[in-house]
Amino acid sequence: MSGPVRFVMRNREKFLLVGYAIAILIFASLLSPMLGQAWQRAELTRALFQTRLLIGLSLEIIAVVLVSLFFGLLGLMILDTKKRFQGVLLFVGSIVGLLALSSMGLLLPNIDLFGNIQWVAAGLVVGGVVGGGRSILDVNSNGPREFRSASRAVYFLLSALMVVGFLEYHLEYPFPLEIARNEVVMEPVASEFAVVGESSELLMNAVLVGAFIVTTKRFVQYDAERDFFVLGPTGSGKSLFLVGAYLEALERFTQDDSETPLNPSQDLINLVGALDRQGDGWFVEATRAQELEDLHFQYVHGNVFPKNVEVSSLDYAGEWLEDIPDIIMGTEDADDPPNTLKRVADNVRQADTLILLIDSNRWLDDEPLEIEPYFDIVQATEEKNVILIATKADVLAEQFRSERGLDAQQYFPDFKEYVNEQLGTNQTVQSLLAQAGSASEIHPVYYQTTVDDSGERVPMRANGTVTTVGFDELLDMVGEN
Ligand SMILES: Nc1nc2c(ncn2[C@@H]2O[C@H](COP(=O)(O)OP(=O)(O)OP(=O)(O)O)[C@@H](O)[C@H]2O)c(=O)[nH]1
Ligand SMILES: [Mg+2]
Repeated sequence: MSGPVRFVMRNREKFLLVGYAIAILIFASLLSPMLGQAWQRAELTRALFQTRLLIGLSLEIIAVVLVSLFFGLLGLMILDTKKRFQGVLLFVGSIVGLLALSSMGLLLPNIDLFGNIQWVAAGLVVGGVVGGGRSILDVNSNGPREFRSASRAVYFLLSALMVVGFLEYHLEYPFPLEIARNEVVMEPVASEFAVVGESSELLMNAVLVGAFIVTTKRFVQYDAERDFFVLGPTGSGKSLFLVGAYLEALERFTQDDSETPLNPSQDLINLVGALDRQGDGWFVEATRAQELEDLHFQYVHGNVFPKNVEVSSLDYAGEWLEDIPDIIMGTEDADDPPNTLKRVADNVRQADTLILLIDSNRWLDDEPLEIEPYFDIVQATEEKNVILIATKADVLAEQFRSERGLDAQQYFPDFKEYVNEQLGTNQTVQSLLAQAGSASEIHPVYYQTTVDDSGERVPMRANGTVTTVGFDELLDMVGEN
């Protein structure tokens, strides 16, 4: 990756924030005039508002309640740590929109907020109840402060406003009712169905409304669910890879004072417990052939626009790898493949991201990588993201240090480049890179290791905890995916 690209990637969220801010200002200043005129033309919507006359409510009160309801919901969004920036952006946009409408003599100039303070309060209370529910009273709860319904309601209100505004602005239609005080009058129909406005204006407004809805939809999204599947031959480090990803998420959790729990699965905790020892060794045994472990957890990715990312995968014994393609493609010879294998294949099909492991140790020892089944699997399951991972890269890190005199952890981007060069010399790996797409790179991860008295590579432990490298970048990659 070149310098500027890396700079953008590292500051991705800040760029995104500036981009969103500009977009919201554009939406507010271009769409508000449309809304204003739509209101002046509106027949159906106006009639809906006129029904108030039947119960004798003034338009001013309705406007006061709706405006305070909306700002009450926005306020909740701003209180929600995950939606703070989005809330502020929408708040600024709404103010710009209100000012634009005021300059057309609409809304604010006609309402007296202070004179109707009881209705302002009513709107805010309704907003609080709709958006916060019971959790708003629960100040001391230690769960994450998420006001999901507030964000959803803001999204719903704004989208509805824009769509209705767009239709009222551009459509002319016969409307026979006139609602007056205490009565509904039939009117002779004056107009026919027609589209109002130039086609260029129509197109531009349609694009703006569409883009606005997509943007606000992204604003109110909390979760990015990722269904992974980690593929690798026997002993390639599948189980430890998933444990490493979880340990990294756990470290972030403790560092960031995050409130969102990781919710690890029981199987994952069992694996973590196995690794968590004082003595030398891995203590994580080879996954047994009949065993399937459901490993999942979630973490929060991003500071400006945080999102919950749910990582889930199934851990299985590496022996199955070579049988997976046959099952997926339906070319299995055996009449009745084992259940475990069927479930593995099902999960590969369901996953949206395949994580393919390449064992650095095997490469260094010139042993067969046994990654040939990846080709069939990637081909049989089109339209999946593919992430290539070099596991056990500590052996390459050592080589990197002796060749370049650099520490792999400190110079991680250079190390990653080095790993790609080294592994790329293998023909099969090269073909795999080509298969996975032009932009694909191999991402190295490893546990810091030392060689013990009997010549075995064992994880380094400081007070019982292992140190991992590359998983931090991995979580970022996965979160942005
Ligand atoms: N040097 C080094 N060795 C590792 C690393 N990760 C895993 N290993 C070694 O690889 C072995 C297998 O790791 P596992 O995670 O159990 O591999 P697996 O793919 O789940 O294996 P199966 O369950 O048998 O398919 C471990 O016992 C370690 O000896 C690493 O980061 N560095
Ligand atoms: Mg395993």
